[in-house]
Amino acid sequence: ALPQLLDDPHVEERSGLLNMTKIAQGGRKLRKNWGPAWVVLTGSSLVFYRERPPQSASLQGWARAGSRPESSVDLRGAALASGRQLSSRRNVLHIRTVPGHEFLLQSDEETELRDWHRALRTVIERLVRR
Ligand code: I3S
Repeated sequence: ALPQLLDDPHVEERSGLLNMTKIAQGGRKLRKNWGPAWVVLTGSSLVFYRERPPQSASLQGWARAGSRPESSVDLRGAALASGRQLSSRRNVLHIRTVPGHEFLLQSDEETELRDWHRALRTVIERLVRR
């Protein structure tokens, strides 16, 4: 259901609630605005929703009800790094996409962020080889 929901031919690799802020858009620096986001990693992109999907309802029903992604970025060629130097928060990841969109992902759970780091690295490396 999820690939259809995302209108994306790739499978969902991982999803979860993270704290997120954009820090640049098209190479232009933005003021931080941390907030929770439901983040979905597919085989080629990272998709941000304002809310997590309801666990009872079907995902397709949720999509029909008009829950659209707030934003999404193409991970092809993206750079992934620790965000340690960019935030006072702990467990921060920094992602920069080819068009110069940059954002930070953060979780209070160290293992959660480490798992996201690994999943993102796997997807980004796989895209390089395609
Ligand atoms: O990198 P910065 O500018 O120190 O980031 C902090 C600020 O964006 C701050 O907002 P204001 O400058 O509008 O008050 C945020 O509230 C902080 O969360 C930002 O720092 P952290 O270390 O949380 O990423």
